[in-house]
This record gives sequence, C-alpha cells and structure tokens, in this order.
Amino acid sequence: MKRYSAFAIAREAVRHHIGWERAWRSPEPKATYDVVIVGAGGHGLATAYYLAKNHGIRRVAVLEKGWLGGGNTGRNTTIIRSNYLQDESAAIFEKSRGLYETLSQDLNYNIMFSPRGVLMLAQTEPELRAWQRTAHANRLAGIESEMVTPDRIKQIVPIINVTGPRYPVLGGLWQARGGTARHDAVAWGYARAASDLGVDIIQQCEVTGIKRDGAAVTGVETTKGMISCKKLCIVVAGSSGVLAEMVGFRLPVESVALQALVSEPIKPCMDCVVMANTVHGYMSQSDKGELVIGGGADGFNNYTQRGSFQHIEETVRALIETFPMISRLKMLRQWGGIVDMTGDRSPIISSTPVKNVFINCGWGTGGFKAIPGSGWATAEMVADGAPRALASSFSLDRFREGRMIDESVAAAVAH
Ligand code: FAD
Ligand code: PYC
Repeated sequence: MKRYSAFAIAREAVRHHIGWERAWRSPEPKATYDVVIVGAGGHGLATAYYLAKNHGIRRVAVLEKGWLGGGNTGRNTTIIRSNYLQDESAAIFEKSRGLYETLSQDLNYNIMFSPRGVLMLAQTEPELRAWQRTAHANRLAGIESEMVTPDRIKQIVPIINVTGPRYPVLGGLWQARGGTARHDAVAWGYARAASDLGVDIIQQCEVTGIKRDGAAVTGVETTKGMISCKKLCIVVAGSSGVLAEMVGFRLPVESVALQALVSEPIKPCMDCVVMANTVHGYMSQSDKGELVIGGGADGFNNYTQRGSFQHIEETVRALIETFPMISRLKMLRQWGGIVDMTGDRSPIISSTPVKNVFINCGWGTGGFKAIPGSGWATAEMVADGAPRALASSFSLDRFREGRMIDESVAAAVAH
C-alpha cells in the first residue's frame, strides 16, 4: 500500500490523480481462515487490524452482509469521551480515547480526530450529584475531567441558556480532551490498514449459519458459500441476538433504534459537544456547519434502521429551552441505527458456551468512542483464547454471577 503523505498529494496533483490505489482489496473468500470476524463495523475492523498488527495473526477474514461501516459505525454522532464511572469502563474507554489521539498517524489515514471538549450538563440536583460523583471517580482513575459552574459553561458555549425556567443549568462535567472524529474515516482507516496487513474484507457476504463439530466451531455458512475457520468472533451490534441464536446461546441484549438528525449548515456557533441528558438531547457542530443532534433511544425493541417524525419533535423540543437559537433552524435529514443494549449498559467482550466462538457486543448507544480500545482488547482475547485485563470484567458470566458494571448514568443517553 502506498503511504498517504503531503508528497503523495503533490505528486498526484501534477499527474491528474492517476496514481491513487483502491483503499482496500476486495478478494473472493478463501476456503479457510484462522479467524473469521462477522461484522465490518468499527469494532470488527479494529479487531482484525490489531490481530494482524499486535499478534501477527493475518489469515483473518471480516465478513460483512452490507458495506463496511454501514451499520452503527456510520450512523453515530461521533462523540468520544472516557468519563465513565466504574474502574473497568474507565480503563477501556480511556485506552480507547488515548488510541484515538494518534490513530490518524497509526493508520496513515486522517480520521479527523477533533479533541474539542465534551460537556455534560447537570439540569437537576440528582444529576449534579451524579456528575460530581463521576468527577471524583475519574480523578481516582487518572482520567482528566472536572466539574464546571454555570458561568464557566456560558464561557465555553456562549449560545447556551443557563437560566431556563424548567431546567436551569446547575453545572456540568467537562472533559476537555474528549471530542469527535469522522466516523466513516475510522472504519475506512481500519479497513485500509487491516487489508494492507493481509486481512480479507469481504462485503455483501452475510453469515447465515454456524457450523460446529460437537462443542467447537468449524466454520460459517454465508451467502458466498461455506468458509471454515479455527476461531470465530461475532461483532454485529444490533444483530448480536440473531447471531447468538445461530450459534445456539441466548444473549442478555435488547435491540433498539437510536436516532439522530442534522440541521441545515450555519456559521460556526459552538466548538464543543454538549449533552443534556435530563431533557434527552445532545448537540455538536460538524465541519460542514450542520448541527448534529441526537436524543434518547426508541422506547420499544425493533430492527428498523430509520428515523421517525415523533423523534424529531421530541428531541428538538427538549433542546430549545437550553438552546433557544435552534428554534428557527431547518432540519435536513435524520436516520437511525440498531443499538445492542445490556441491562447494566456495559459491553460484552467474552468467550461463549461454544469453544472458539467469541463475542463483542452490548456497546449500546456508546460504542463509537470505544472502537480502538475494544478492537485492541478483543484481538487479545481472540489471540490468547481468553481476555486480558482490559476486557476480563466484561464477560458474559457477569450476568449469571450478578457482577454488573452499572453505567446507566455515564451512558448518558436516555433508554
Ligand atoms: P456496527 O457498526 O453496527 O457493525 C456491525 C456490522 O455487522 C454491520 O455493518 C452489519 O451489517 C454487520 N452484520 C450484521 N449481521 C451480519 C451477518 N449476519 N453477516 C455479516 N455481517 C453482519 N457511540 C458513541 O460512542 N458516541 C456517539 O456519539 C454515538 N452516537 C450514536 C448515535 C446513533 C444515532 C447511533 C445509532 C449510535 C451511536 N453510538 C455512539 C453507538 C455506536 O455507533 C455503536 O456502539 C458502534 O458504532 C457499534 O459499532 P460496531 O462495529 O459494534 O457495530
Ligand atoms: O456515548 O457519548 C455517548 C453518546 C452520545 C450520543 C450517543 N452516544
């Protein structure tokens, strides 16, 4: 793979751009692989990349039923932060945030990481106490975050109304090193780098069945034929329950649509991310000038990846008291993704009842920020056959043993 560089841009500029290569190969599937990963979202692609890069395991295929990055990875609102409450979560999300800081250099692909700061508003007394608790926990875990006053919030986000009649802003949790990245670029960057290391990414290839020999996996049935493998890793977010059923076990996961929308583009008016969880809305401004807006998850389980009028109305109405200037904006488009929610709002990175089948799911409304750390930890698990420190608490066993990792507040999106 030719490296992207300032020199490459200059070279191609003077020769009519004839030298650019396809970013990743599109091979036909081989008959057998050491590892098959189902799902070419960010988590599946990052797992493949770190398997090849960190563990030297390169006979890997990533099978994707649609197009890579077309699931939640290309549908999210790109917020990156690590201000979670529990130590286990803080560790993996902070690892991830740290990897994001240098991911463009590592992948040789501009993922447009923008550490613009993430502000989580407290608009009720209980919420204020919850964020104060998180700020203390973050300090103990070595994560930079701080409580800020309404006056400081007004300085950070001048367009905000901190004196609303129903939900005045009482304070906020500010993570200055949080931010955003271009979500498609994260998928494309991992795909290109993994492909360069020998990983086969096979799109339009749906897994329709799992082959077992007694207690162990032997391969997968797909729309492109049977593919054998020694190890199988399922990374399919909202479709996790469907794949688990194919393997023969049940997951404690519900699939729910989470929606978002963008406004018409306007001049720069806010340069950080603001989340207002009491009223169920959050907002940032894209490089194009659109306000990227999201709300709570749909109140019923479904597999429909699309938006609804009711959601636009609920979310925009919720945010208007805090951001009066959005009342006159036109909304351009909306969409939905199917998120995989666990009861404690923490992910599952685990072996399964079937030998050599591993699963990574349950990131729910908050897995974009986790892609690098999750891929890193899942690759360790698949390579060794068991998770290392970063992922060991996130096993399926925790639901049987009652060892919940409660992140219902830090998840920060109403469920
Ligand atoms: P996906 O990207 O969904 O990838 C799974 C892939 O598996 C899909 O491409 C799918 O086609 C494929 N697949 C499914 N079944 C099969 C099969 N049988 N065979 C082959 N392939 C299959 N997180 C944040 O951290 N910050 C945010 O701001 C944020 N905002 C969000 C806003 C919205 C509207 C949504 C929907 C989500 C948001 N999230 C956010 C959550 C985040 O997007 C997800 O947690 C994350 O993208 C999950 O990535 P993934 O790789 O696990 O799944
Ligand atoms: O996890 O920060 C988050 C988030 C914001 C919007 C959706 N998820």
